[in-house]
Amino acid sequence: MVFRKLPGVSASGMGLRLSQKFVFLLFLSGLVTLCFGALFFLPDSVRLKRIFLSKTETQPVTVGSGSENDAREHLKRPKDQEHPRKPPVSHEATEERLAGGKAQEDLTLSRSKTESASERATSPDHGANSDTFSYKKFKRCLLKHPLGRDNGKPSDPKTNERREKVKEMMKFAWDNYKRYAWGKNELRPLTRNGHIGNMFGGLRGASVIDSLDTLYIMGLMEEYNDAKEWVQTSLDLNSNGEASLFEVNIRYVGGLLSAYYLTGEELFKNKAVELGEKLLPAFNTPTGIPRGVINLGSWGWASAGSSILAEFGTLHLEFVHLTELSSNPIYTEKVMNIRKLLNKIEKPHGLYPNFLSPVSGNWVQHHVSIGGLGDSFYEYLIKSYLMSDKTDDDAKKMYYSALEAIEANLVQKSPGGLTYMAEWRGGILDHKMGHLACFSGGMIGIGADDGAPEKRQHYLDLAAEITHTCHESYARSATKLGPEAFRFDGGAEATATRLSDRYYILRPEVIESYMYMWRLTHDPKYREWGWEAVEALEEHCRVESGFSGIRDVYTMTVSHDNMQQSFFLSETLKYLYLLFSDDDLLPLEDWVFNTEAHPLPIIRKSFFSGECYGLSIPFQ
Ligand code: DMJ
Repeated sequence: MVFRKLPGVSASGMGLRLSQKFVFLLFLSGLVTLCFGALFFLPDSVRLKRIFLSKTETQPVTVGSGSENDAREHLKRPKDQEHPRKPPVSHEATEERLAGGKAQEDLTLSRSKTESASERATSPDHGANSDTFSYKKFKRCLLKHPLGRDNGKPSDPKTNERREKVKEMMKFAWDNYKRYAWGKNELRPLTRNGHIGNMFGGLRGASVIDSLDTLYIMGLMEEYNDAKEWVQTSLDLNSNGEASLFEVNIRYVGGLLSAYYLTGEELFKNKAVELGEKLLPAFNTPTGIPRGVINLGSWGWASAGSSILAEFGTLHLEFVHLTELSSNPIYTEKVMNIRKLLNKIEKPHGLYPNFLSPVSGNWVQHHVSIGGLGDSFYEYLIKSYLMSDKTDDDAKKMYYSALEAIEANLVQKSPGGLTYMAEWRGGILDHKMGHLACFSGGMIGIGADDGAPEKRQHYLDLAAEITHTCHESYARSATKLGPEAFRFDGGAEATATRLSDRYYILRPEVIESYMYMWRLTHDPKYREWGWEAVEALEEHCRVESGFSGIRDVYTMTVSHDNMQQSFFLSETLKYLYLLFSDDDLLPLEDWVFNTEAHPLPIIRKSFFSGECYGLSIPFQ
């Protein structure tokens, strides 16, 4: 067909004049500008902005080597996603079975007050968008119920009695904190007042946040609800002081994350992410290695000098979960950047020294220790691997090669046959082991199974030997509590020789290793050792208004330090409670504990494919 050209009308299909076209185009471009601008006023504008704008416009800039690709690599779907491990089950069928079984229903509702609140807060299609974290989906991805069949109640009456005793200790510690130090960071049990300290940059309530999950798993629901209410009404994150990045992360971020995963209360998630954002400026250094101290108010770091391995190396678990919950990759990018640098840098004898310059990215001095300054860096390597559902191969490689170097250079046998971890100062051994280093029994234990096949038994034996040595440090004191550091020279064997090393501040590490070794071996001695610790705590650390550390474990006329540390509530009592519970209370198949004993869920491969089969499997 031939189109006839009419006067004044264009030959285009639209049949518009040039001036009309111009007006139309003007209108169209105005409309586009208007829509784009409207993005900024939508409720979820941050996410939309992230999609439409370049990354640098919405995220703090990381100075130093970029790690974006690494972070994506870590987060991307695993290869086997297209081939789920089990036959697909429809969403509806899974939901139905979950709701149908009586036993399952009991378990799901056993913490009904909080659970129903969370169900209300979580709309039915929350999580339909794959970019949004879905609590419901997360729950379906668990292999077992977090609280076990009967809240982990052991069938053996004696063990149950012991567990009840630990619960009573928690209630006593909590009640006194609430009565005398409510909202402060710690209780001073002798003077009956609160302690704020300077570790948390003006943040308050460390004992509240550290206690949330312990109260919850112990079924102390009234206390848990008081704690939750305090978070809702009084946890003010707009503080303006210098805080330890490490301490805020492990206690506050870790405590809030774990409270969220256990209860589904959006409040905890929102607070965790809000706080996480405030920590990001700490990474604005030339290398991306964060400094140890951050000013929460002025959005900048405060400390000069070196960064500490155990501090910048103990962020990974929490930061990966912050990315999970916020859908913001920046947290994972930050910690992957740290890992990238540590992987690249030359290591003396394969060891990681404790101090690193955040400016040059070089080691500052060659002091290596599995105790203070180094400890939880190693812990987070193996736990990063486990928490990634065993997909984070870099973490695995780094952990086992670090362990090999530790064994070759630091692990020693005393004349009396005790295995211990010495400290290393530029090639010279200091035959001292800190209480903090006693966590390593548990760490080596949980990593044993994924080591080279010919090494598995060896690792389990090493874990047992270290735990035995740490028990000896308790058994050889008058109070049956262990000193801050013990030595293996000058005739000493697992005892403190210096006055300044004789104190015990309610630390958890030895009990932590008992708990893991119990779970791994079911050797009853670990429960007996745990009970010895309970008796000693009751006899020497319990005072009229709480629990206190002691200044000298070698004397029966104890002098108290007047401090109930928040980690006593978060770690020491939680590990004791788990030690006397069945293994299905916070099962290790589903959870890893951060270094403050806050349980964080394993991020399943199936999470990415949207198909989870865990809780749909009925309990036997
Ligand atoms: C806790 O805050 C953590 O366990 C940390 O990793 C080391 N120190 C204390 C307990 O001793």
